[in-house]
Amino acid sequence: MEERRTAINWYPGHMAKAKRMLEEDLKLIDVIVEIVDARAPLACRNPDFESLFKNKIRVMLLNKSDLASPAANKEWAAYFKAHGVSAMEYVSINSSARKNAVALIERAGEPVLKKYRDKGVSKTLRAMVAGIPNVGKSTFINKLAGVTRAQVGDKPGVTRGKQWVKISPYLELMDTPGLLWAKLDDQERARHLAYIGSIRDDIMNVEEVAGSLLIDLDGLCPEALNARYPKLAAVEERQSIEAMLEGVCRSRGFILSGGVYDTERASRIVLDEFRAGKIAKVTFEHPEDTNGKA
Ligand SMILES: Nc1nc2c(ncn2[C@@H]2O[C@H](COP(=O)(O)OP(=O)(O)OP(=O)(O)O)[C@@H](O)[C@H]2O)c(=O)[nH]1
Ligand SMILES: [Mg+2]
Repeated sequence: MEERRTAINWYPGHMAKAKRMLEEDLKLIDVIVEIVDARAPLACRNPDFESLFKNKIRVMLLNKSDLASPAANKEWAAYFKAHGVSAMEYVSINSSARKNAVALIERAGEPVLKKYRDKGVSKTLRAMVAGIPNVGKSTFINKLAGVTRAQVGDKPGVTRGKQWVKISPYLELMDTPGLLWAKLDDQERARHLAYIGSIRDDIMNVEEVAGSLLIDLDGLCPEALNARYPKLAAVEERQSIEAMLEGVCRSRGFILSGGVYDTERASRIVLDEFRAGKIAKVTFEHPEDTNGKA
């Protein structure tokens, strides 16, 4: 399938600068809160974080778990815990679990706090909220703060600078810009990042991304896909991006004069509906894809 193999060119110019900025701030930081999208937890892991955050206490939130497969959420939380990473499934847009998130961060930071307590000093725990673009870092911070302090948006690259937000007298969080890395070798994971909106849509071929998404969803949740787009291609054509997009056009009446399919419009609709959780709760990656590495 040649048409699915075009490399996604995503090299983001401002991110090297943002990474240097985070590096400088690290000495102030007690705990790293890494936020990943629960639908693609492997693709979301920035390889630069290993060296950037080495020697730091880290916790992980499997965010947007409301959009992912409930069974896979459980698998992932158990997988990371088994590999020594404190991980929790999470939904940043809700406030209900905020106490659990605060407890996770405070528990992780306890060794640091204890060191200060032993010297008779009461210290505010400082955590850096880090992750790739659009995973919900700023939303997470706003919900914990109870007020909108950090800017959020349904596209990548909304946060451009760092920002401290006080959660309580004992806890401060730093919002950071989403960071990608220079070279993404794995095209399957790159597609997953495109599906979840962590790579800017204007640097991608939108039809290729939406068509690949339809093919992947057809493998994961064909019933939900058929229910949403009832005039999809015949089963034997479902490996073709063009046939899948044309099926969406038929389902929605996106047919231009002369019978031409408006596949670009179909692509944008599919991406919007998927990202809004209107098609199905799906997870693209599973612990068995990790080769045993956390
Ligand atoms: N369904 C759902 N949507 C979420 C959740 N968390 C965040 N969002 C949405 O995801 C989008 C991105 O949220 P942001 O908080 O701006 O993401 P960010 O990680 O700060 O993004 P950058 O600043 O661009 O790196 C927004 O439209 C949020 O409403 C969640 O748990 N569930
Ligand atoms: Mg942000």
